[in-house]
Amino acid sequence: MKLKPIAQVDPQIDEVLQKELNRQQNTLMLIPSENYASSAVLETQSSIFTNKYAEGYPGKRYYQGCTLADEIEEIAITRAKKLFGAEHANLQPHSGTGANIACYQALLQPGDKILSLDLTQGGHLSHGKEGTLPHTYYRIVNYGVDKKSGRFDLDKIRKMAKKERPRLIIVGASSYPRKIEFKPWREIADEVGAYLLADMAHIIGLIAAKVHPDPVPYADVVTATCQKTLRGPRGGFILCKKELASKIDRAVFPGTQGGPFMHTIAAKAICFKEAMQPSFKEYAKQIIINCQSLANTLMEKGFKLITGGSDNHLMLIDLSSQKITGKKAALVLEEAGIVVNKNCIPFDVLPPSITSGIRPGTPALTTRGMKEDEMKLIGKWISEILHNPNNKKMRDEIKAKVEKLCHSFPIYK
Ligand code: DSN
Repeated sequence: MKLKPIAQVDPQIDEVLQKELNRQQNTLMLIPSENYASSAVLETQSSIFTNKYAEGYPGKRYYQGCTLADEIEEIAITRAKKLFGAEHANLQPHSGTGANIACYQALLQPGDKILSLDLTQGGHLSHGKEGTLPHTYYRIVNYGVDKKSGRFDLDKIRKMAKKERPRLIIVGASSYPRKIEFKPWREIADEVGAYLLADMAHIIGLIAAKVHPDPVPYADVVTATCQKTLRGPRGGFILCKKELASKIDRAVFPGTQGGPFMHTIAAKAICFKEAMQPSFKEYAKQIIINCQSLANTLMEKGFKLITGGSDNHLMLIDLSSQKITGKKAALVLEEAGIVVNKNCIPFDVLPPSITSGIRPGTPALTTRGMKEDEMKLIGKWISEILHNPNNKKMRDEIKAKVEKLCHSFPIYK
């Protein structure tokens, strides 16, 4: 099959695509939810399956012409179950948020109570923030982290669960830098008769590589995304026990979605295969080593980290004692080619549009092949820029060094 170059068909779009490729190549991507998917994943996501409608599930489709779609989805399901040791996998959710909403649809009635982590203390919008669909249909109660340690206080969470009697407890975060052990969460859920949902979107790659505790034996449902530490295509998935399989499948389709993205499911199959390779385990280990190296460098340079460090792929830097907000920090770092996101810290006094923190992470830099030496260098640059936010000359000099470093670590060889 010969594809016409985009440059010939639509030069305007092609120009933006080329610029984005250059941006990704020439900047240091430290947003912990981003990564560089392999060329096989990219190619498959733009493949011929884009054209196919396949509402339903393998062997039970509503349209003709689905034999090969069935084959792809079955391969992907088999791989997901093997990779995570799960009894059932649904790979159709278009996103992590979609996966969570489908689980609510499967397990809850409107008005049921969800106990989840507060967004401003590390949770996620889809765990029931005001203005979202879950907040409209369910009663949301939030737990937080301990003010002093920045970590989950399980005794407090247990007490809260006993008082609130939620139907569903969500464990999982988008800015929690520490390991999570799932057994005590299962115990709390059992004590109050709640389902346990583990939202593993951020750390699923670490779980696949067995460098983080495994939620699959403990949670009723595990939701995740493929594009973060798992380094696959954009999209979500759900793992669950056999007993919940048909409820979950019906909640995804037709409960909350129409036709599956078969091109993305094919790419998910590829990323599961990639994650089974020994090299992926090495990669995941190095993500954590790099994160700790960057965290230590920044702490040596006087930065305060929530919880005092990191066990996973991200850290949360508390800028409240520095003379800079999260918003300004992210802006000046970007001017030097260092891309991070501003982030609320627990008990932040600034709004989410400003914040007192940033949330750097190492999955993407690790994919490029960077190691501890590069982390120390990048930590030094971050420190210099944040300690001198009005020094444009310094930023320009660091930007040139960033580009040189990026040149030595191409994103696609
Ligand atoms: N927006 C993602 C993140 O950056 O954590 C979560 O959906």
